[in-house]
Amino acid sequence: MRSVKMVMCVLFVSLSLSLPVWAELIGVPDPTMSAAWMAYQGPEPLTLMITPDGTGGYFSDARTPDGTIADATITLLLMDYFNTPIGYFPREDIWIQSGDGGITFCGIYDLWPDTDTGPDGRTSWFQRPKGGRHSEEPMVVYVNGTPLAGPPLELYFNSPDITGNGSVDLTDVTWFTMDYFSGYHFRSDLHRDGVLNVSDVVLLAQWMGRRCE
Ligand SMILES: [Ca+2]
Repeated sequence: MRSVKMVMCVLFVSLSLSLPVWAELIGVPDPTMSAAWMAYQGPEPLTLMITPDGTGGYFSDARTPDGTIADATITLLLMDYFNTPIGYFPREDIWIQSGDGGITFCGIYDLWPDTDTGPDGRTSWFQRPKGGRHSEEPMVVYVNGTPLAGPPLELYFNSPDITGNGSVDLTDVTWFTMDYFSGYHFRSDLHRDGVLNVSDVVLLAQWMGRRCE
């Protein structure tokens, strides 16, 4: 009987000590419970063309390597340690980043999702980002500076602002011309289909002079 009382006592003390620790985890994003995914669930990596003035593709206008349009809209489901959705979480504490750091966004807000999380803990990237350069590495979603534990998103980016100086200008034409006459480079495959041809020239010309605001 005495030993039962002792066990109860130890249990009570440890529970009282650990409750505040557990309580602190409520509503705190958990990188393992949370998940991000693209609408497109196929095996190919997608490419999205962005421009410095934000008139490139919506995330739904991405392309597979052979040029087929595919929906790269990213959804994030933000969960806490107890597997409960975290609603109204500020979007400025969530961002996407490419593995090679290859993209230059015009402003930090272009990495953020479109909105704070809704009451169901979800938010998404659909609107057109403003930026330049290119990335051929998967994207990772960060929350409070911590990457999500799940698989990264097979989404690449390129831009008519090939040099990433914030505007589409003659320096980009120089790089594009070099790629065009040397065979192929992903960064200049603006109309993503695996070849450099007149469709890519048309897109470069279309965005000539556009710049970050
Ligand atoms: Ca092309």
